[in-house]
Amino acid sequence: MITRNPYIANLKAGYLFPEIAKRRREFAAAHPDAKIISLGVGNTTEPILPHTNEGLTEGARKLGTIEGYSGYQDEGLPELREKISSVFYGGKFGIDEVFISDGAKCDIGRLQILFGSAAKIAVQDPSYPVYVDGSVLAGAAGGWEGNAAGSGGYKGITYLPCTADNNFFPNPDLIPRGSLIYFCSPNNPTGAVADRTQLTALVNAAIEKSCIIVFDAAYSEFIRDPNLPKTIYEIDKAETCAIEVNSFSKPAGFTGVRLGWSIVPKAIKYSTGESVNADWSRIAGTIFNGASNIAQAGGLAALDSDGLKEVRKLTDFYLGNAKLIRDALEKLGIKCIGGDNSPYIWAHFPGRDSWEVFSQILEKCHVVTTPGAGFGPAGQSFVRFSAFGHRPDVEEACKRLEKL
Ligand code: PL4
Repeated sequence: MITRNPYIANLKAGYLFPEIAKRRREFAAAHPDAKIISLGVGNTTEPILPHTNEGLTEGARKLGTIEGYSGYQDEGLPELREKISSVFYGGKFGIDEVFISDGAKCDIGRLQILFGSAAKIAVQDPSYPVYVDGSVLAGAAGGWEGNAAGSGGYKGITYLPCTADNNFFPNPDLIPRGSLIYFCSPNNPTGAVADRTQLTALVNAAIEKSCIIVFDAAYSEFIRDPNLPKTIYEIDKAETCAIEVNSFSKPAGFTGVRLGWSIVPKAIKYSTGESVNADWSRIAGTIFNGASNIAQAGGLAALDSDGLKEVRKLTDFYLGNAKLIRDALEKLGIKCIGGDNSPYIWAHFPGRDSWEVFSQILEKCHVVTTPGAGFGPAGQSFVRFSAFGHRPDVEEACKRLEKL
């Protein structure tokens, strides 16, 4: 019999979000009358807006015509790649530096294959669990060294604590030389957004220490403060050390449609001088067959002038939810960050175990959240509230939080 992949065996527990779903199911089974509201997983709830939806519909319709039919598109529709470069990066990148994907998470997984088991990993702590779990699966980390409650970490991973004491921005001095740094801004789960000075310090540290940054900008369209950078490439020389992953999931409601992109600049080189872009193209060409052409037609519609108005409207809606949640929590004296330029609110319950707070909120309020420890050791005693939900549900959840 074939032996089990030892890297899978290194994972300490199941993936966070199915675990939350399991606990919700168990609670629902034990309390069949409870009307549970989810502010847990960051999953969009509102319909795709008409202009973008028309792009998707038209994309599907064209496939039924001889002149409109298309098959494999590998690295993506050239017009979409060009549009992404012009809308988000002022045309700074050529289309051979813009890779269309089926979502940011999927590209993060492929990036983990690109950098492989030899990569030295540094992550913000707390962070989106895919960075750590995926690195363990790729063999770039060893086994769990800590307790089941979430204290400790995986062998070989450098956790960069992001706490109230450092304004949720890690100390660049802690980044090991030659590492692959996962950095997310606006951050999941803390909702913190790195400012220009902070990102400059990150980029300078990466260049000085020969690191590559994987910058996850999946929530960039939630930024409202004009002084906050929406992309790492607003920082001088970032194109020499940073790959950016991004997504249509949250801004256009495409969580189920599946569309994203990655920027892999040609200026990024390995220490041995080879091109990272060329290797990425090789990986993508080998294990990925491109995003759906219907999704790409929708993506093109989302990026024209009417589509961008819809992106603004949809993100404004979720930010409205975020404000309601943060206000409700702060009224109860709970310290929070996030929710102003991001769809996540990071609420602090000092001295408490985050899974215990999660259970308390579920039991008393019938509201699902996400326990901070699920995002890393520094998430202990925090709980994440997601702003993705129908407005009446969010309003009802806010009322119920008064029972805390
Ligand atoms: C649950 C920082 C959510 N099953 O949709 P994608 O693949 O373009 O983007 C996924 C993604 C990428 N980067 C960041 C993210 O926060 C997410 C989505 N995260 C959450 O609640 O944290 C959904 C999680 C989903 C998953 O595992 O991604």
